[in-house]
Amino acid sequence: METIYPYFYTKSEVIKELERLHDQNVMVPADKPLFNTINIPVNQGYTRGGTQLQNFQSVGLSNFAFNSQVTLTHDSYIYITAIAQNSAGLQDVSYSDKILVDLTPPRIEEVLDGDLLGEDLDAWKENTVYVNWKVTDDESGLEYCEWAIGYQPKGIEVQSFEKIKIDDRKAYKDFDPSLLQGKTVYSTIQCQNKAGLLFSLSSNGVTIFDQPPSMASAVIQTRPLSVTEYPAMDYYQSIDNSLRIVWSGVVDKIGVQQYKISVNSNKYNLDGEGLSFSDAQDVLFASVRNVDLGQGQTNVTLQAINKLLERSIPLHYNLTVVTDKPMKDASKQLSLTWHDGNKEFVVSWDGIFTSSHPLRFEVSAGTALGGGNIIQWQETRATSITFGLPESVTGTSRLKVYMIVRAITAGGDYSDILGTITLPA
Ligand SMILES: [Ca+2]
Ligand SMILES: [Ca+2]
Repeated sequence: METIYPYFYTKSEVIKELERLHDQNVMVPADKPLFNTINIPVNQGYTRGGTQLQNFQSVGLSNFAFNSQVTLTHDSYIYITAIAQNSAGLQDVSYSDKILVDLTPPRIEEVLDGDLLGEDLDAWKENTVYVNWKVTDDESGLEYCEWAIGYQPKGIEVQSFEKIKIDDRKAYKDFDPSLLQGKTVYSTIQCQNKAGLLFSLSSNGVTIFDQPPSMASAVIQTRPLSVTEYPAMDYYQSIDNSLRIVWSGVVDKIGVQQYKISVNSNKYNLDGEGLSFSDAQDVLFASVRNVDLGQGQTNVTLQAINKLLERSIPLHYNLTVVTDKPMKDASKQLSLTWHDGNKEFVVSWDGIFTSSHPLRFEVSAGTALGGGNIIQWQETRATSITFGLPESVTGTSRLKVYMIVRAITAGGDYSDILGTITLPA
């Protein structure tokens, strides 16, 4: 009699076969059990012809059989015995080879993005996908492994499953840049053991990008540091010993590893100071303190360097340090007039204040020195202002009105000029 070659190894395979037969409408009569006999070894030994798992059962004249009810023990051997008997009662017996029961799938310890065993990278520039892996199956061994690449774990968009040489423990493949550049890809290794069980594991991904950080939407500026309560105008400051730089909008798919900041004025030079930040921050600050920037222009340059050391184009910001107060012509007086007809004041300070940078003015007027009950902190870029009396001020006869015009430099420092006018009786 021929040796039986069992068509299954594991319970799942038995069930699969049962389903296959069911799908084909193969009816198995209840009185014709399908299995012959299965024997499991005790300890390391084994016996052929044993009946620990199932006694001999008739299968009629069938040349196949299965039993999906049997409970198999992991990492043990089983044997199948078939006995054929003819109508004269003569018997012959046939034994299968030992069959290893492996109920555990392959053990994939790691799938890493990288060309070196045990190395995992999260970014590189080349249009190549590298993978290395560690996979074993101590019981039945590995039948095959295959490798897929996608845009998420378990994905196959870049490459569907392809067989790999298990013992190489690593593989690589080149792709068209359009498939990889700017994308994060994940390698998945899927292995089947000799018991037919599958397992797969994906890497944690690698971003492939060969471009430097983008400055297209980046914004840089300095805080308008001022020696007074008046902030400096944009691009100016009146504090000359420190600088507060603020920027945002630098974009890099891999992540910026470092920023380089340079500051140059006629008195101070900082060349490419490297600064690192956590990835979580959107708006970034850097302070330069206790230096002497001097007067005049200071240039700030920012560059971003990503984790693959690609360097962005520089982003520039120029500011002017103005520490002087507005120059004031002491020979000139504030021009104050009262137009009785339309009840208006006209105040003019034309030519009193000068600065080599833009000036702004703030005007207050009140019925007491330093008061503001007529107008208060009225801002203007012009050198004259017209205003009336509020309804709250009554009895204008011989009313004395105090005015203060404050000229504020672009840096924020200021000078005042005072004047008074007495209204007619
Ligand atoms: Ca196993
Ligand atoms: Ca990785």
